[in-house]
Amino acid sequence: MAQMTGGEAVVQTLRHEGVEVVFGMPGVQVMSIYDAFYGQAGIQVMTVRHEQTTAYMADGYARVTGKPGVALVVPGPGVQNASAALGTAYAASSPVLLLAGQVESFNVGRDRGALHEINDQQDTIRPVTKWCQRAHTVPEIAPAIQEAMRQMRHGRPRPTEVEVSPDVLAALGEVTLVSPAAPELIAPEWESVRRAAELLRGARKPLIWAGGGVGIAGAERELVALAEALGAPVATTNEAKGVIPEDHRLALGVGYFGHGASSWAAPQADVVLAVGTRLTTQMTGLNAPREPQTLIHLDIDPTVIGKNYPAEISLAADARLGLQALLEEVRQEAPAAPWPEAELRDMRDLQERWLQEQAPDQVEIVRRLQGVLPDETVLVSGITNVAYWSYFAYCARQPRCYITSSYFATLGYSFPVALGAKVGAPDRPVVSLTGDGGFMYALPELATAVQYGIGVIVIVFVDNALGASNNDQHTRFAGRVVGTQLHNPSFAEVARVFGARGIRTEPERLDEALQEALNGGEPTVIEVPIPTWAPPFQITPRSH
Ligand SMILES: Cc1ncc(C[n+]2csc(CCOP(=O)(O)OP(=O)(O)O)c2C)c(N)n1
Ligand SMILES: [Mg+2]
Repeated sequence: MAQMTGGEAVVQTLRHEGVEVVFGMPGVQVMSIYDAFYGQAGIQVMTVRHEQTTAYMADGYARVTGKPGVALVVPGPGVQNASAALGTAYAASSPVLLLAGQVESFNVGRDRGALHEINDQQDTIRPVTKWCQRAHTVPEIAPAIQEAMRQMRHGRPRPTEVEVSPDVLAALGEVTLVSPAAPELIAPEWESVRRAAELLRGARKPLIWAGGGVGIAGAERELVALAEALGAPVATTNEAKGVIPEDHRLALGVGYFGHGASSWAAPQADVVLAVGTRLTTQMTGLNAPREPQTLIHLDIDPTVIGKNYPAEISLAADARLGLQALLEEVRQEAPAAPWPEAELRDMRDLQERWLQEQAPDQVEIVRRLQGVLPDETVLVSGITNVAYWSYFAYCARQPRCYITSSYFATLGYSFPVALGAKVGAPDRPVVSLTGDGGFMYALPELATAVQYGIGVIVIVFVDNALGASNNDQHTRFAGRVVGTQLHNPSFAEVARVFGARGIRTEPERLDEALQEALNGGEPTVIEVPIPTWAPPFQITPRSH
């Protein structure tokens, strides 16, 4: 037990929990926290230019390290500015702690027009947090932060929030820190494992759908071992890219809006094992589980199981323990028949032909990137045309190397998330793919990149349009273009004005530009002019 201010209690608790960096924006209600950062070397404070970036950077940091990321903001507008980023982390099951200010204790809930006041602040972010709490006294601060951390390390990781009023942050009180609890991993129920293994072993054509939960649980090795034991192909969501090396003989790549090699395989499967995925709308059409297929659903979050498709067997467990148990049980006897590998090869060839037909230019760009990027590169796939096509065309061979905004599809997330990813993985190349529309959301953070020497590479595809919406107008609305054209500055010049490296290149020389950026190691913007192309979700899936 020790006497300290509320602000010191926040910082001491963060240090105790192993936090190394906080992404923040100061303001009067949180200045006691800032003051407690003064003169201590344990935690670096990085100041950004808009609160959206606090939570985006925390998210990027969390995705590459697997450790919670921490954002610090003022109440009201600070919290509101951060909330789309929290929503993105919520969609992607990423652990982000939002430390938020509040109005003075005596003003909370009074609607008196106190500075930065918002009524029912926590209600505004409850839909994008797993857990949130206000610490009313100094002794409540450490338990609140420690519980937030526990919530993010146990079960499904999702954002949390802790808020403290400025009078509490300035007050003195007794603070007790307890040892962080080791994560309790939830094991699957044995009888269900036995039945699931029996179904998988007896299947004529078993198929595995792997989602982001596999990577979060660190269950890649178990996934590949189970697939190999069964001879079952593995399709993934885009969040799960890399949980099986995508050049593995059993990897089908990403299934997305009815497209992908999986769309040929999935309809033929008789038993489907879904693991760490909600089976959301990207599983529509040919990829979706269907009668009379048997669905076995393994997920740490029991509310996900059977939500979108009825599951014959539910396994509410940690993905690694669940897959391990299934593997042990499957190995008891030889499986009935592996999926003929020649068929899987044909499906991948069909996908390649489809890609060359539908998006040859985008595929060429992605392959140029692939040619110069080492496997450990973190690619942050933005809401932009080339990034959608990279779901299929980019070959991810390692986990935690490909970041998406999941079903939130948050325009503007890619660059600030990449900044946080680079802070978490300074020795790996981090590349953000973004459109000209999306980059503008957080463009001023080029100053943050330069200030802290965060050597991210941003590839901006410039079609002078909100391309996906513009293409929608051409295909669905008879070319009635309204509100989808953009006027842009030269992004390469803008980068230079900020003190970053700026390169403009035609798509044909993108690999050279990228190599130059990799060699330089500084924050770099590569501007690539392109036409507007059709995204995969605006192309009708082929019926087979
Ligand atoms: C926060 C948010 N606002 C709006 C959208 C809708 N939206 C999806 S793609 C898109 C256009 C993006 O334009 P750009 O970044 O230039 O990429 P492009 O489609 O041109 O490749 C828009 C407006 C979104 N996904 N997220
Ligand atoms: Mg665009």
